[in-house]
Amino acid sequence: MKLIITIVQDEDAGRLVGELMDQNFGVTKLATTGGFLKSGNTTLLIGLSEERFDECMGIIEKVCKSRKQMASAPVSMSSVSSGMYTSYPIEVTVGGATVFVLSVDQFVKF
Ligand code: 2BA
Repeated sequence: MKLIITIVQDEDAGRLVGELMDQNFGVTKLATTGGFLKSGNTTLLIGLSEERFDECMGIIEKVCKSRKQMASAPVSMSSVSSGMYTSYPIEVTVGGATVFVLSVDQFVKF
């Protein structure tokens, strides 16, 4: 058995959960926050048999789109350490999906 942990953009989360549920995958949806952008994203936990792994990864890849987003990068205002910082906008490409795959030792429901 495998556990897929996937971090996706909120914009894709509803459709992804819908498609996974339509195909009878078990899904848990968590509201999470990205450390870099400090904005909301969605983390899904999907426990599944190894035989269905490729099918699930295909759905994630199909649904989750990468998007460009603006972020603020901090920069020091002087070369001497003055403790003064400002920020300038940078463009980052977010997603489609960040996927971690774990092998599950045991799966029990009480
Ligand atoms: P965030 O941490 O908010 O990152 C959003 C996007 O900002 C990232 O997209 C990446 O393009 C950019 N980014 C992140 N750290 C950066 C840095 N130090 N300098 C410049 N740009 C940076 P993704 O790579 O697609 O990641 C989307 C979200 O997936 C992340 O949101 C985070 O919540 C999660 N994530 C990505 N890699 C991870 C990892 N190794 N471990 C845990 N979570 C991860």
